[in-house]
Amino acid sequence: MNPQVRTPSPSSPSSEIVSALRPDGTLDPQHDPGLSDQEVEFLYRQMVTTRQMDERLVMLQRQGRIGFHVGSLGEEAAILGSAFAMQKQDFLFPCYREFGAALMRGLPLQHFIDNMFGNANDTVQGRQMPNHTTCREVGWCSISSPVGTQITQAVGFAWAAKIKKTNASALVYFGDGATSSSDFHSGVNFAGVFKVPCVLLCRNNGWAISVPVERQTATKTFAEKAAAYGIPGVRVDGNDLFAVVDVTRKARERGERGEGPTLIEAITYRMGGHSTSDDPKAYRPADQLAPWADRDPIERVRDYLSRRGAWDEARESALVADIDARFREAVSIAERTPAPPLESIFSDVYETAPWHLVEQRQQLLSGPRAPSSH
Ligand SMILES: Cc1ncc(C[n+]2csc(CCOP(=O)(O)OP(=O)(O)O)c2C)c(N)n1
Ligand SMILES: [Mg+2]
Repeated sequence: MNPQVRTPSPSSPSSEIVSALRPDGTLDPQHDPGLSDQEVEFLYRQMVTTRQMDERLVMLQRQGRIGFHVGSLGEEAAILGSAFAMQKQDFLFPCYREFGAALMRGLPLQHFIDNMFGNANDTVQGRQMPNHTTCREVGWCSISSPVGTQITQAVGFAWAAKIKKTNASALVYFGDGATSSSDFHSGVNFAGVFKVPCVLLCRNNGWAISVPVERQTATKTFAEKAAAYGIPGVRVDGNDLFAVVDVTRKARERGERGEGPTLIEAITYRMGGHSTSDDPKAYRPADQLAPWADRDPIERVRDYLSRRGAWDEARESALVADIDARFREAVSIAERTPAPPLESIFSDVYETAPWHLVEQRQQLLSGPRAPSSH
């Protein structure tokens, strides 16, 4: 294992990695983003919501009620802290693990849950996998499953924003595995040459499905790849909410000043499987989890708020009960909503359907049909 690529253990901190939250609950003034207690509480609530939803969605998948889920267990600070640092007019280009950021930006819960069920109210009409929703109103680009493709899309958006002078930036999420894609090279190179306002956020969570980071790259870090493109690369403790907000804000501001993109390597750990279709016990050494559980991003923020007298058990229980009620309601509505109509497979492609599709549609609708199992 390459220890340089891994996050150092809490007992061997590296000065190369930006961190803000100290073990005694205070913040390093150099990287303190200056959040109010209300803002920290808001972010804490969003992180807990994300984790609760994650846990419940896995249960729904195990019960056979949804087909798939790809979660963010342990990566909540990296995902939500960076999204929080962006502005309303910005666009986010997710990988596939970042639904919590979409909810934080205002994606209605029902919209998300309808997508998880692929029902008639799903904006993508069940044509995409669960977790692959889209919402222009909250600046949430449609998720592209092919690894790395969102990088070139985000850079294109940022380039257009620069040309049009819209004052919008892009934030693109991708994993350590995506740094091996050709889109990473094309996108980051272009972003550097054209100095586009794009924050490139690499979630180094230790794994690309079953491929560990030391098999992903021969470089010591992911951030140092930035040097090849003439842009800054920053390593940040991805389990430190405050540090993530700080480095992302600075990266966004840099882009806004016309100085170009920044590559951020957020060092975190994928505490769950790759997705509900994966069993990490087959390849992950069991002793890897405990050191990361000690650095749980949510517990660190809860500890910070509690020390300041801004959080307690009663508020925690009320929050969890509220999430539970909202989730149950959304699932109940989604399950009562019918599947997209069969003929919808012919819509949204042609403004006027060509004759052969009209014929096929008629044949399909007049043929025998098995009862719906939805
Ligand atoms: C081009 C392409 N190749 C392979 C896959 C299958 N695949 C899906 S996710 C994934 C791993 C991605 O790992 P990483 O970029 O580290 O993101 P993470 O899942 O860890 O967040 C792979 C290989 C794919 N979706 N697209
Ligand atoms: Mg990864």
